Amino acid sequence: MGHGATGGMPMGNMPGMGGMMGMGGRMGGMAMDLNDYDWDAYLANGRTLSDPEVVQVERGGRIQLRVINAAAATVFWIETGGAEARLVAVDGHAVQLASGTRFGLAMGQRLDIEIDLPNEGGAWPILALREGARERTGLILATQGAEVRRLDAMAESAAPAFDTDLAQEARLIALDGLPDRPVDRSQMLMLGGSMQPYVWTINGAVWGQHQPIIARSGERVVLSFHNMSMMGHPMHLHGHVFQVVGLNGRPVAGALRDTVHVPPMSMVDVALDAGEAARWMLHCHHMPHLASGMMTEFAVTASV
Ligand SMILES: [Cu+2]
Repeated sequence: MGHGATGGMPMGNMPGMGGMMGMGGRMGGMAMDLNDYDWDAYLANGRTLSDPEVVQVERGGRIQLRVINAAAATVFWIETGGAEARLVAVDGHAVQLASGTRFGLAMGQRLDIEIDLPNEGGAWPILALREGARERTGLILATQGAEVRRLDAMAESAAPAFDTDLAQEARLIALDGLPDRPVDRSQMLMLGGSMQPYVWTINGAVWGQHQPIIARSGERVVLSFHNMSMMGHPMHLHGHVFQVVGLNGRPVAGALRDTVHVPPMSMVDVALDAGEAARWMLHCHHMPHLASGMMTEFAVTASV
């Protein structure tokens, strides 16, 4: 999944513009910004819905779909429509089965979705809906000889915002979480920024003026991402797997991940064991946010 190649158009000319243009949502009376960039096309395996990939399937078959959000600045909902589905893993790590027909993912995140097809011939579109907007993309699962109908790349109504209340994240429970042990180090990361000027920060600093987050190899570290801005930020740490352990201050035994979506005005805590001694990038996976400065480093030194 990703964007068309011709580049995006920044929408961030005015504070809160997304909300005023009807592309955002409301949250506690404040305007939330969902999509600050528009793109010419939204692609699934390089194709739009005008000529989508058609994957031949067996009637009654079980499909495992690995969805990667490779977009620069778009959060998607994956909708399996008439086919029963279960989320079995996120970011490559197994979770307790969560059934449903709609699962979301932010930039950099992955979902493994298991789908049980009805025991009959037919075509089942698997759609990716752009959050807060009508654009969509996807591919078609079809049995041999089934009629595949063309789908409009614009849905009739806009898809909702993704996980502003962390309801999806709260459903995810790691099958094998981190072993229980005392926390050696805790660090708060304040996520900030605005549309005007278009600058996104961690702890008030852009990349280059940042203070590295430090740890020693082997330490149990808790990072608390506290989003003080009106956009969501998928926060990604290189070289590590972390477990989601807190959602708005509520302890959870959440998913193992390497990218966690932190909605506007929310807090997500993750726990990890600091790995190899190195400088690991820690950044928002919204590429224009990253480019404007929303990156720091997790500097791990050798244990003594
Ligand atoms: Cu961001």
